[in-house]
Amino acid sequence: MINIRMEKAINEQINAELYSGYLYLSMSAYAESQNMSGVANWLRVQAQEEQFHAMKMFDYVNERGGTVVLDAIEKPRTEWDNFVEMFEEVYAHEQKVTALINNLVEIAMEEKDHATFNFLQWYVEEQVEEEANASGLLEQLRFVDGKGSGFFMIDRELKTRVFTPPVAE
Ligand code: OFO
Repeated sequence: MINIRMEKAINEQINAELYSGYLYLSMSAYAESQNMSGVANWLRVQAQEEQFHAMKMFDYVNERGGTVVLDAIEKPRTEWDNFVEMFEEVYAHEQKVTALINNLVEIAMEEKDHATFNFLQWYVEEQVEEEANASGLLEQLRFVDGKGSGFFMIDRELKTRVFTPPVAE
């Protein structure tokens, strides 16, 4: 059974993952309003990934005999100056989430909760990918200065992203 401290920390992370999804969905809505349907699609898929991250923790807490307690999700920002600035925020946000995951790992170690420590390794790896995706896209957008035909080509490319739920582990 999961202990109270670990349960509370994972519940907070469930909220953080849902907020990530909400933030990216808000960015997606903004991109749609600017007729950047590829960027909007990429962010919408990202929001689905965040929902998956939250639900994987949701299931884990239940599996360990804990209780999931959902809290209010903070209102996300709704407007950005430009897409470079938006993706700077995506990258900074993912770095923040990595720090949150690392903190959860430290709690699991302190609590000698080996099962949760193992469970969290999936997120540790996932964050490597999340940061790489965000910084890669940010670099591309900076390269074309977030505008012009280069940006339209990136937008077209981002239209092809589809959500593929990771295989159950
Ligand atoms: Fe859940 O990884 Fe992004 O935030």
